[in-house]
Parts: sequence; structure tokens; C-alpha cells
Amino acid sequence: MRLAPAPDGSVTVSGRDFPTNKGGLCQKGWTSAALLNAPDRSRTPLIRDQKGGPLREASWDEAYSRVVLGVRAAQSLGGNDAVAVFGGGGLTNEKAYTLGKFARAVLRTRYIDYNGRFCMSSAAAAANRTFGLDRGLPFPVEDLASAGSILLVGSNVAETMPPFVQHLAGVRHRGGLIVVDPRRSATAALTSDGGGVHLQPLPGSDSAVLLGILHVVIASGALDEPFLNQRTTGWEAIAARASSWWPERVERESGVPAEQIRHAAQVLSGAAAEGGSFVLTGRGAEQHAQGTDTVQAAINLALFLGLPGRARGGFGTLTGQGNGQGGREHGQKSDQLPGYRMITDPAAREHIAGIWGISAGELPGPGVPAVELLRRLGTPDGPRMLFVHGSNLVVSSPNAQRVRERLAALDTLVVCDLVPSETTEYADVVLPVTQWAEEEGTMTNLEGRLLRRRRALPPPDGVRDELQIWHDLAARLGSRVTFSDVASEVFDELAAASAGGRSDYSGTSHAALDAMSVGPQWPVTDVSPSTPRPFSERFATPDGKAVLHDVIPGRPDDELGDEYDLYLVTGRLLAHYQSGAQTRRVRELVGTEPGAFVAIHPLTAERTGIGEGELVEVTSARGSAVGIARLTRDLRPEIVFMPFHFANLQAANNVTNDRVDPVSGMPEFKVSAVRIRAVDDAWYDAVAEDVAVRG
Ligand SMILES: Nc1nc2c(c(=O)[nH]1)N[C@H]1C(S)=C(S)[C@@H](COP(=O)(O)OP(=O)(O)OC[C@H]3O[C@@H](n4cnc5c(=O)[nH]c(N)nc54)[C@H](O)[C@@H]3O)O[C@H]1N2
Ligand SMILES: Nc1nc2c(c(=O)[nH]1)N[C@H]1C(S)=C(S)[C@@H](COP(=O)(O)OP(=O)(O)OC[C@H]3O[C@@H](n4cnc5c(=O)[nH]c(N)nc54)[C@H](O)[C@@H]3O)O[C@H]1N2
Ligand SMILES: [Mo]
Repeated sequence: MRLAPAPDGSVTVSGRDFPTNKGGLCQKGWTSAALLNAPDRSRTPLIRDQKGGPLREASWDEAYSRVVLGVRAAQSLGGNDAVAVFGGGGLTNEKAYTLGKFARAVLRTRYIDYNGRFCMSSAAAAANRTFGLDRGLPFPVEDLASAGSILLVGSNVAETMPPFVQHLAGVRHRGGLIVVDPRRSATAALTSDGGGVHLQPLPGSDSAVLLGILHVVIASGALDEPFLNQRTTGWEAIAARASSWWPERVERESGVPAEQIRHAAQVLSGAAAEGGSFVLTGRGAEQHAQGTDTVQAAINLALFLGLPGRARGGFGTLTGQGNGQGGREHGQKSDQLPGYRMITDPAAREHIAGIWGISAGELPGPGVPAVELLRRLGTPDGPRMLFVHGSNLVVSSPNAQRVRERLAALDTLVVCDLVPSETTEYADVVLPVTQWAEEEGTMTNLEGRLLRRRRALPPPDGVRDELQIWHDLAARLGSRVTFSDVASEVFDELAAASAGGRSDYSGTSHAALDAMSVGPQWPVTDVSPSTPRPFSERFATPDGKAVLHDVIPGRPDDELGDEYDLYLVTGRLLAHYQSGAQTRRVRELVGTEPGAFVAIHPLTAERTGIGEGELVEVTSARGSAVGIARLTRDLRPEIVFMPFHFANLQAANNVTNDRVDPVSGMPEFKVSAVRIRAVDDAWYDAVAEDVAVRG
């Protein structure tokens, strides 16, 4: 993106010609400048003197002292692990790295995790265990342009990555786009007029659908046996499993007509034989208590078709957050050190401790994934203090009421943000920080490509870069570990820390990236300056072969019954971003989507006596959310849909389930058993007020 500041202080944004977006930007991109000048942009540290009291303005000095006091008090009562850290996939690589270093080397706590756990963690877990490496797309995104077929499982790119849709033009022209989504999303609609086919399963039944497709691939002899023998292990057991998932059985489990399963298999294998099929997953496949297995089923199918590692074709996940890829590589994850190293690996600990100037024994061990971390906050043996950097937990975490309770139970909550959010309302200290246009750094995109972020504007007076905050706090906490607050220097340290790791950035620097028109794809080493296709020769497993894992299709944790007879599916809208902390402040976007709605099938609406435009309450075993009824035939009658971008009474996460996937720790955002009803009079006033305020 390019920024053009005008003399009146306003800023306009324009697209930059780049292979992933070809100069395109979505509406949020075009309007993102509005936030830079948001009237309530945070510019001064805030402190709450006592629980229940108001936040008041404070100097940086006083705010830092309060933070240091909080750390000392918590750790003297509960040891190092009494302080926890929550990061974000929107942070630059430099900030993600430094946050992990601050947690492990200064606070010495094992409790660090981040919102990427809510995002692609199931895909990461499945890719790591199969390929030995998790790089969202292990091929350049432009490869998709020539594809004969693309299977998109649970991804609505037309709303969540509009510039990406241009890469689907070729495959639509060839009739090869297959979209799996319980809703007829904007992306599913791209399959009409001969573009391809939309499979519309019950939520949470994707692995059955994928096994059904695999069944047909095997039965029709379209499996790539030479590839399976040469490049994989464990495929025979998967073939045995798939043999019992014939299309009619899959139809009973998922609601997808057997004929469509056969058709999808035929399209995928036809194009694969010509060398051009891709299998891609999004959050719809991943955000389930069986998300890792669902992604596994997608990978298994891709491997049977012989796709991964081929010049044309492959498996990938469509990484979500601004720095969703880099954010998961450099030490924000509870079990990882920079360079995608495991914190339990003695050699990795030695290497990283050496870079930080401490001994390996001083590094903490692995912590726990985000949902478990949140559950432990303020419990007798859990953390008493939390630092939040880049997440609006109260809106975006599952089972939000429990999260509110846990945050309220902390001794000290420190939130770094650009704007007041629903989470800063719980904070004891709020530190105002710089945002994208005001900072230097790097990000790593969905294809593992390094991008430079350059400072385009001076930050407003009073805000600080988080690199400076960690630098200052480390010194005030008396740490002998040194922290640079210059992004290029942090990158050099990160590059050295990542050397020899799975995501190795050692062969580049800010200066080198600045000299390139398009950044390299990692690993980037002195020997290999860019790695567009890391799997072309071998996979990153010890023997170089991909390891297939058996998948037994499961059901959502929440079962439908008499009390809760519908599934709530949650997801995104074009006009809003994530918890909405940023986009709910932008007039154009609020004008487009002012508040929460509940999409309901007309048959369900009739049965429940709800009319278009009425206020609806959606209730699960966890809690309730409200929104305005929108009747639509674009979803299965068994489901209702809510976006999760809205707050308070309109927060979909009041309703969602915090049950997690056992492998990845990903919560079950995408499917909750609920009932719906029109909001009654007793509630109406409170609700109407909240909805009028627009979250
Ligand atoms: N406009 C906008 N763009 C964004 C974001 C945003 O908030 N707003 N966020 C960014 C981030 S962090 C992310 S992670 C990405 C997410 O990008 P996507 O993965 O495309 O987004 P979602 O809307 O969460 O989910 C995609 C689809 O999954 C479907 N789905 C739900 N349950 C199931 C299921 O059981 N099976 C299948 N097959 N599909 C299911 C939903 O109906 C939805 O259409 O978007 C990024 N881009
Ligand atoms: N029901 C449901 N819930 C979901 C999802 C879903 O599909 N359904 N999706 C999940 C997914 S995929 C994601 S990624 C999460 C995202 O949800 P969140 O973790 O809440 O992410 P954001 O809304 O991006 O929050 C970022 C906060 O960080 C601030 N911020 C932005 N940049 C910076 C920075 O550089 N430093 C600091 N300190 N702060 C910054 C913003 O102002 C904002 O307040 O939501 C998850 N929650
Ligand atoms: Mo995400």
C-alpha cells in the first residue's frame, strides 16, 4: 500500500502493484487511513488506580512504574509464571520476535500464546505433522492462475481476501472451482454460471466429504500410486479408511448429494492428471474441535492426487491475519522459539539462549495454548497478570463471558493498543502504540514471502512503538538481556536466531529487502536466496516423505437436541475486520454494515415466528447474542449465521464454544448448538439501545 498525506492532515491510501494483489485493495484497505486519524485514537497512557475505578491519564514514566510494580508483585506471589503474555498475528515479525523474547528472557514465564491460535493453528498442526513444515502456501500464489481445479474448503475469499479472487479467474473459466461451505457465500456464488460446483455440507462434516471424494478418487483408479510410494508413508491405512466412505454414506452424514461428491472427485482428478489441481483450506475447515483432522483429510486427498511438491498443484492454507504467517514463526506460540524451533528441543534452546545472552536453563519450558491460558487467568495457581499486544480478546475469544470473568480476576491487566477496545475496558494499564503506517518492520505473507513495512507517517505525539516499550521495560525490570528498539537491528537479531531453523530468514536484512521489488520466500539463506517451492525435492520430515494420518470423521462437540436445535455458524463480512476494534470506527464501513445480524433460512424463520428485520436472540449453553434477522435461502435450514465483528450484546462469541482441538488448541468457533427467538419486551430496551449504539 502507498500512503499520500495531504496538507490538511488527511491521508489517502492506494494499492501498490504486487503479485499477490495486482494493485488491488479491499474496502478496508482503502478506508484504513481513516483510522490513523480516529478522533479517539489513544495518545496517552492510562492507569486505573483501583479495580472498579476509572482509567485516568498518566505519564509514560508512571505507567511503566505501575507495570513494573505489577510484575514484581505477581511474581513474588506466584513465581515467574504468574505473569502471562498474549500476542497477535497482526504484529510485525520484529515485534512478534521481541514479544517472545521479552516473555521468555525477561519475564521468564512459560505463559505466552497469541490470537493466531484462533486462526490457522489447525492447518499449521496438520502441515507440521504431515510435511514437517508449515508454510501456508508452499508455492507462489500465482501458480493458482493456471490451475484446472481448485478445491476451497471453508474459505470465503470473495469477502476475506478480495484481491485473491483474480487468481481464481482461470479456474472458473475452466469450470474447476469447487467451494465447500454450508452457506452459499460470495465465494460459493463464484461457482455459478459454469464456474464450478458448490458443495453445501452441514458444518463440521467436511472430513466425511473429503473422505467421500477420496473414496471416489481411489475407486476410479485416479490415485497417483507412484507418487504415494515414492514420496509418502502410511497411505494404505488411509485407503482402507476411505473404502468405507462411499458417496451415499457421505450424503447421509453431510447432506451433500452423492452425485456432487462424484463430480468433485472427477473434476479434481481430471485436472490433477494434467498437473493442475489445488486443495486449499480456510477457517471454515479449521476452526473446529476436529480442525486438525479435517485439514488432515484435505492433505490426505491432495497426497492421493499426487499434488504436494509438484510444479503445478498442491495443498495450502489461506493464512488470515496481516502477519499470520510470520507471526507464528518467531516465538509467540506457547511451544516455539524463533525460526519455528520447538522450545522442548535442547539444541534449539542452546541456540536461542546464546543469541539472547542467557543460559538454556534459564529459558522456561512450553506453556499452554490460548484458550487454556485464558482459562487459567486469575485462578489460584494461574497467572495474576497479563500483557495483551494486538488482540481484542473480549470480542474475539470463544465463550466470551468466561474471558470477561477471567480478565476481571487478574491483579493487573496491561493492554497495548491503538484505540480503546472492549478489552482495554478491563485494563489496569493501557499503553498507546504505533500502528502500521507509523512503523518500520517486515511481515511474511501467505506464501511465505517477506515484505517490508515502511514508516509513511510520523506517529502522533504520546504514542510509542512496542519495540521501544519492551526495550524500556526490560531495563526497568533490571534485565541484563538487551533489546534494540530499531526495527532493522531487531530483524538482524531475528535472522540470526532463525538461522538453521525451519523458517530461516538468515540470508536477508531490511537493506536487502529494500533493494528488491518483490521479497523472497523463506527459507532465505546465503545458499538459497528464495524458496518458492520448499517441497519440490523432498518434504521437511526426517526421511523426506510426507506422513499420512488416519482421520475418523467426528461430530461437533455441541450436539443438536430439543433445547438447542440449530447450529450457529460464525464468520466474516467484507466491511469489517476481526473484533471490529478498528473497522467499527470507520464511518463508511459502519454505514455498510452497522451491526450484528442473524442470517436465517425462511423455513426456520417461519417455524420460529421470526420476521425479516426483527431483533433476534441466539442462545447456547454458554450465553446469548442479539442481531437483526436477515432471511436468506443462501444457507442450510439447519444453520443460522452471525458475523463475529460486533461487541457487547451483539458479540457472537457470547454464544460460541471454547472446546478445543486436541492437537492444535484451536477453539470450535464455527459451530455451536443454539436456539433462536424474537427478543421479548423485557429485554428489548436494553438490546435496542445496544444495537442503536452499534456495538
Ligand atoms: N473482510 C475481512 N477480511 C478478513 C478478515 C476479516 O475479519 N474481515 N480477517 C482475516 C483473517 S484473520 C482471517 S483468519 C481470514 C479468514 O478468512 P475465511 O476463512 O475466508 O473467513 P471466515 O468467514 O471465518 O470463514 C470462511 C467460511 O467458512 C464457512 N464455514 C463455517 N463453518 C464451516 C464448516 O464446517 N465447513 C466449511 N467447509 N465451511 C464452513 C463460513 O460459512 C464462511 O463462509 O480473513 C482475513 N480477511
Ligand atoms: N466467532 C468467531 N470468533 C473468531 C473468529 C471467527 O471466525 N469466529 N476468528 C478468529 C480469528 S481467525 C482471529 S485472527 C481472531 C482475531 O481477533 P483479535 O485477536 O481480536 O484481532 P483484531 O481484531 O485484529 O485485534 C487486534 C487489536 O489489536 C489492535 N492492534 C492492531 N495493530 C496492533 C499493533 O501493532 N500492536 C498492538 N499492540 N495492537 C494492535 C487493534 O486495534 C485491535 O484492538 O478472532 C478470532 N475469533
Ligand atoms: Mo484469523
